[in-house]
Amino acid sequence: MAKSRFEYVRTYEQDTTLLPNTYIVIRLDGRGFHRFSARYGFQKPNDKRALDLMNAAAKQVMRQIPDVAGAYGQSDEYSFVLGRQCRMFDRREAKLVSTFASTFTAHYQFLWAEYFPGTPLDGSMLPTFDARAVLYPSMREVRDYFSWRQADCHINNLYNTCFWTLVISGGLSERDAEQALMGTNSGDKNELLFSRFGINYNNEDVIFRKGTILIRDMGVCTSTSDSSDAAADLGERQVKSRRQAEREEKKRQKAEVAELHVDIIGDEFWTDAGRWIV
Ligand code: DGT
Ligand code: MG
Ligand code: MG
Ligand code: MG
Ligand code: MG
Repeated sequence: MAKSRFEYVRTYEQDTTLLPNTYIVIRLDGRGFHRFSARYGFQKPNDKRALDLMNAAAKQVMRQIPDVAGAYGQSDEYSFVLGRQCRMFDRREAKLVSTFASTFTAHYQFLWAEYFPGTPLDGSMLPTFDARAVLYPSMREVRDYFSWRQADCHINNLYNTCFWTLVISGGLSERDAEQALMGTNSGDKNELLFSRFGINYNNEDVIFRKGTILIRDMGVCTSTSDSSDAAADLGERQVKSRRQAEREEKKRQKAEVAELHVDIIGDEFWTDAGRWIV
């Protein structure tokens, strides 16, 4: 096709290409969900419907984007990890983050009525999500990234459980509840829940305490993809044959997406289901 004299404007486009051979984590976060959750009457401190909807939307993202190896979600956020060999959109950052944000948002809105029947979305306040991409050089940092998000889930959930128990069951004002929790550590918070309200925090729903891990249930490991940091450090790059890559993609697309609510800070997860995140 002949080029128009306007074509030159294209040279102003700047693409950030994500570094090769690094894990890509794309984290989405609900925009203004403090207000959004109040507008649609989310239960406090946790609304199971809202978490199930987040998980359902994230599963759809995993079904449609086979490059996603695994994901972790809590509150209004979801993190998706892409393998270091990922070639999607030639690793162009803007294409990746915008596609994840819009795919997730589309499914969240599409599935809304299923999880919040009788509470229709109002055009003046629709759910939207921002997205960012972060690169990690080895599984060590990827693990620590997931640990960081799960620790965040735990800290916030313990605080919020105390806060709303003080307000709802204890009759405190929100201000007084905040005052009561100021300077308390996690032991104090567990003690407060137990001694004043008979609540054993460890018996709270595990999805609230641990968040949600999504993983492809791939069965027996036959993958030859490189999960060894040592090999990467030596500068070895395994270039998969196209057929092999296609086979793996088919397998990934066929695999069921499993939902787990387990500890991902300790080693156990990573030697078991987590070994698929490579
Ligand atoms: P942002 O992300 O900077 O646009 O602002 P927010 O308001 O989304 O803030 P963020 O993401 O730091 O915190 C998430 C908010 O969403 C927080 O205010 C609590 C609320 N939220 C998330 N899940 C639930 C839930 O299950 N129940 C209730 N009541 N609120 C929730
Ligand atoms: Mg925020
Ligand atoms: Mg948010
Ligand atoms: Mg958030
Ligand atoms: Mg186009």
